[in-house]
Amino acid sequence: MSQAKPTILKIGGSVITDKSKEMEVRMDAISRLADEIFEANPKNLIIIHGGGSFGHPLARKYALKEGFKDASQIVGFAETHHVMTVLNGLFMDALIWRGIPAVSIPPSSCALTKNGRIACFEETPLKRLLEMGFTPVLYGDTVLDTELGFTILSGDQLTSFLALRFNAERILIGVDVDGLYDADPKTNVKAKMFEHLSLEELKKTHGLLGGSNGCDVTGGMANKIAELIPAVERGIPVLIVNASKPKYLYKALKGEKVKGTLIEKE
Ligand code: IP8
Repeated sequence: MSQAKPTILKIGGSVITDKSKEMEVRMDAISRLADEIFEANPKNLIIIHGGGSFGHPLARKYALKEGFKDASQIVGFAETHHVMTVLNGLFMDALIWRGIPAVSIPPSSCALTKNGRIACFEETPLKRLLEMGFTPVLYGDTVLDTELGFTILSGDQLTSFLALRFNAERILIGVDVDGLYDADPKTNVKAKMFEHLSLEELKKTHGLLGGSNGCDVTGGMANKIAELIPAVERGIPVLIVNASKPKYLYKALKGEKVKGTLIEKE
């Protein structure tokens, strides 16, 4: 049974859904990504995906991130969790039909937060699944919170948490832009992409970061980066690539040269 260090792959919600419309899945992107994962055939892979136009609009409508305020949010919590399972199911279908041994792990059932930060995570099933050669798949989700009642746990927080907990080999982040920029490349033509960043450079850059934000209740690129800092500090390299472009994710998974932003401790 495998004991090797895992690769943590986070696929952004903007890659697998269309954020300009509510509950709009990009089935073509999901199918292509599943093809690329199947062809690259990585060992010890944990996949995490974001909420995109499924989780975020509902999380915003019911103000779930801020925690329990009134009873009307209870059904909103259930609805938001449900649409995330729907999006996850579409992704799972695509993975499993290609023969990838993907097993879904709903964070709402194994994680508990305290003021929005993971305080308790039941890791044994995930660990055993990995050891037996399965590909665990998690996602940004609604979770119970010891102080707030409930909140939203982002896929980005989960990514860094699992990378540290499982001592990951590397983190791959698939987004809908070519990497990390000094401004939002979707609105600023002068935005400059970083090809390589050390931890110190990353910390300095943090304040001016651009990138996808859209309808997210969990923040945009700057928040992603803040979440990644502890993993980079531990020495886990992070590669941010454009998963909306064919073959970029495939190359990243294979360790081949690909356009993107590599973040390393030194
Ligand atoms: O897209 C948020 O996950 P993220 C999930 O990874 C929900 O920030 C339910 C909004």
